[in-house]
Amino acid sequence: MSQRTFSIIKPDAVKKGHAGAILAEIEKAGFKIVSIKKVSISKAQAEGFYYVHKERPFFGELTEFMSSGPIFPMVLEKDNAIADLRKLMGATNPAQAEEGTIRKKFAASIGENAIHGSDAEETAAFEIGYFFAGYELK
Ligand code: IDP
Repeated sequence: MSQRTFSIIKPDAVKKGHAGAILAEIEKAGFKIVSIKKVSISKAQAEGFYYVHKERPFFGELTEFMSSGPIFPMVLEKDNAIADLRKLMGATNPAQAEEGTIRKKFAASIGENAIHGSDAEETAAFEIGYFFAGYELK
């Protein structure tokens, strides 16, 4: 059944000029891009987005990084979108990511790892609503 998920091309990938190549991988894998935009977020906005991680030791580093430059938040759609995007992204740490995954190809480290993808339906709903208004999701 068709499902929506939320993704972000992170500041490291945008800075290195990999946004187009990552979008091509996503489309090649069968995802429809429902909505996409280029934005820069503040540290406070990054903290709001990642509030589930607020107790983790890397929270400061993560929110600093996510507010360090432009990002491409987007809403993607396909059958089994949430799990399939996680598979296409690869492991959080690119050193452990499988060959052919986006993180294997484009990520440099566990922190600066090129792409975000929602991990569950509830998270996807929160994350889509954090970046997009209803009228942007036709
Ligand atoms: P995920 O993005 O693969 O779902 P999570 O464990 O949910 O991974 O962590 C969220 C994000 O936090 C990661 O994508 C990465 O950018 C950052 N992160 C995770 N672990 C570390 C770490 O040990 N050091 C620095 N940043 C980290």
